[in-house]
Amino acid sequence: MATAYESLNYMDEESLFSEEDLMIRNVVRDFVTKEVIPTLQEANRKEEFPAHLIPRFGELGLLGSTIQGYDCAGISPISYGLVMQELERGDSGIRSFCSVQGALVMYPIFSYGSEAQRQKYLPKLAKAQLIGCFGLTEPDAGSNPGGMLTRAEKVKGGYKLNGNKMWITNGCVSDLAIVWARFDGVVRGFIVEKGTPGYTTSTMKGKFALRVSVTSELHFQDCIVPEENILPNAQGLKGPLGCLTQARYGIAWGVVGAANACYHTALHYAKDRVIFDKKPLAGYQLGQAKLVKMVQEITKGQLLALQMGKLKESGRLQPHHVSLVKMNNCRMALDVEREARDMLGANGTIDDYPVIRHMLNLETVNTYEGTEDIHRLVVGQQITGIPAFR
Ligand code: TGC
Ligand code: FAD
Repeated sequence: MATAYESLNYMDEESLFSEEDLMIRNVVRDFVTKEVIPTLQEANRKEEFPAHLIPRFGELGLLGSTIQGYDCAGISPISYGLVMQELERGDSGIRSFCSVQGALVMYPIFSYGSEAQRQKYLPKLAKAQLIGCFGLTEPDAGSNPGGMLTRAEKVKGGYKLNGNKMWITNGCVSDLAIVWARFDGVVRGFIVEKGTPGYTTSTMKGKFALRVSVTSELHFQDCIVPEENILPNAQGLKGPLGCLTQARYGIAWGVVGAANACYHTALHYAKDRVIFDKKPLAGYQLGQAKLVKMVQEITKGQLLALQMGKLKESGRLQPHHVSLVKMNNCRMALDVEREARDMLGANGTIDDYPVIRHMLNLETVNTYEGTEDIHRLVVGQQITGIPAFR
């Protein structure tokens, strides 16, 4: 029974969370068990986002939930991490929806926007009355967003955008896009509303991973964005990269939830599945070794995420810390999920069990928000002082 789910608590990690953290986590855990998980098999088969959940994200305060004011929940970074973990226990695409809206759309409006922009957009984004997306990646600029070709030029009353963005989560279903473009050689952010002349979107189909998440291209052809829609306080690449740090923080927590879901499935499967007419898989040394490795790695990932949360709460978190945990925890989750898939044998290849879906999702999660290589290079630069990107 899905309601019997309990996350791994091998080192009594739960004693390190506050009562409020656990209360918030339990509300989201219940939501994911009762309302999210039952929709996923069909949504994944159809390559569709379960749109009926969107108003529930707003009602439960899951969007932009660490922001204070503007009808946002104002929860702590550690509570937020646990929320991401529960959502990703359901599916990485569900966590993606909420983390894009919060970290990549609401965060830049909150941090770089004018007060008028905050008042106009944040309360509606928090309640899911508006959906947003984040356009940074381009066909020829993924890991190197500084190579973007999208341009803005000044025209009477605003800015004219030309260019294309690719691989954009929620692009086609969004009411507004945060779009990054070069203006006078400097990267700037623009709020582009759906329906603006010259702005079109197209859906990208055929993904074998993150199938419940909508992925799109954004096209700008002489698209005029009004003067009041430029983000006044973001100048340079550090604007979008600052948003990525927020989103990577959520991912580094979230993937622990996906790994937990796979461990949980593998443990129960191994206890039931009798091998060679003798005893359950869990009674063989090889079976136990695989389960123990999962416990070992998930526990380390959980503790790393928690320490990252503590650094954030005390204002000491740096982007290179987040890179280390995003890189470690995505790799950990991918390895755990592949091992779990193996333990389920043929059943590990069908969607009656969540494992193959999580495993394929993690291929994407390990790539987006900075590939594993990029995070390795960020940490490499931090410890040596020598950038090796170019
Ligand atoms: P570099 O010269 O290192 O930095 C330029 C300026 O930015 C500052 N900075 C950061 N600031 C905040 N947070 C960070 N993480 C930062 N990283 C760098 C830096 O201090 C500098 O500031 P200043 O004041 O000196 O101007 O820039 P670079 O061009 O060498 O690039 C560095 C690199 C490769 C690490 C960066 O480009 C990078 O992170 N690339 C990966 C791109 C990426 O992650 N894209 C993600 C797109 S969004 C997405 O995938 C959403 S998935 C959504 C979902 O969940 O569905
Ligand atoms: P590339 O940059 O072409 O990388 C290809 C390979 O080269 C990788 O193995 C990489 O690690 C390696 N590599 C790159 N640079 C170096 C280097 N310097 N040294 C050594 N190796 C290197 N983007 C957005 O802006 N908004 C979104 O909402 C969004 N959502 C996404 C949703 C999905 C489902 C996916 C798959 C992607 C999404 N992305 C989004 C894009 C994502 O961030 C990029 O795909 C990612 O940053 C990698 O870029 P790339 O695909 O162009 O790969």
